Amino acid sequence: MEKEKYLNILSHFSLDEKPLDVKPFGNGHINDTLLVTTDSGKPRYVLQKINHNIFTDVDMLQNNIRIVTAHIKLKLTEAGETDIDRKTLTFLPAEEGKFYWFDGENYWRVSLLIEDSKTYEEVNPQLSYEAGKAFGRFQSMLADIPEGTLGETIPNFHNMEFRLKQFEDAVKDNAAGRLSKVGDLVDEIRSRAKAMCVQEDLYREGKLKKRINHCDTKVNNILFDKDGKVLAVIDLDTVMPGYVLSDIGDFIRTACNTAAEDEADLDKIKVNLDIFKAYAKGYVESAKDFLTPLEISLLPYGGRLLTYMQTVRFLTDYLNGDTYYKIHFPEHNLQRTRAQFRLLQGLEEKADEMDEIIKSYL
Ligand code: GN1
Ligand code: MG
Repeated sequence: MEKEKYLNILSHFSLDEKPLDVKPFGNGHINDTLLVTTDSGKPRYVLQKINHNIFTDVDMLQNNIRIVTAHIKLKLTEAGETDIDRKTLTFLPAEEGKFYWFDGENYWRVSLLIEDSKTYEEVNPQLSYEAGKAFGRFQSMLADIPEGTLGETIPNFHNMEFRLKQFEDAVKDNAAGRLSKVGDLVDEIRSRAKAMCVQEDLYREGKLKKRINHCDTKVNNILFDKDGKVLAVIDLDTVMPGYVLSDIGDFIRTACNTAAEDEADLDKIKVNLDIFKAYAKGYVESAKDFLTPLEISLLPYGGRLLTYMQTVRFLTDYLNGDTYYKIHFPEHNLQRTRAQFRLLQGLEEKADEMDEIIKSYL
């Protein structure tokens, strides 16, 4: 029985309470997540099966997370904060001093459930401002981790040149025989390719440096308390060094969209500039101690970039025959691609307005 299987997995972790029940939890595209209720009568732990086809170096993954969470706890302590265990994730030890357990086939990890917290799939300007401050602060707290300390848990994760190379390979292979259905999208992607690799160019010219980013700054990766105050930034798998625009970009991509990431009715997809304005304000406030003026001027571009990147990634997966993202129906990745592309067009239309907003914060 499934439950027995999970309880057996949990027996390899050192837990203070006895696990009794396990239920599916959350809606990530990558890992399988379960909520564990204990003999206290309450849900206490989060059990995850790590998708090791995607995170191939689980040791590096959990090591990064341990460094990051310890560093954040230290910074919060130094800042005199209380209730620190609810303000970042805590992973629990398994056997052999590791923070994961391998059952011979799969890798598992357990973290403490942060109680009385909630996530939002949609935000209002106030929550968006709080989220901007939280992600900016998150990056700022990690800014002094020495270069080379954290590994790239997914190499080249947000490297646009690399994503375009994967895309062109997928077009060439046409593995699922779907290319003829998406000619229009292939052209749209190619026509923007050069303009979307600005960060890689600036890095080569020595004008941008790599920074530690969260790389999945979706609204639902922030836990809020019941009063709408940020508790913790979660989903730390992709915290790694990379190009700095990731963390404003993915928030714009997910939160400024008035519709779902995979909305079928494209006319519902609009850009909510109030959300951008609020996020950018919070983000610039807490990240300005490490951001350069060049980086700040690129922030609106970051929204277009990450939306473009997601369009490319969904389409690549569609062409490859849905090997990366979990899909819920056969053409899901195509629907996702079309929705992301429509959002990109919306962001392109608002580019000047977004630049003006950022200028007003400089
Ligand atoms: C994946 O599983 P989830 O929703 O946290 C993906 C992100 C994408 C996102 C698209 C490791 O994140 O990069 O932006 O789906 N994570 C990975 O919704 O590829
Ligand atoms: Mg994620």
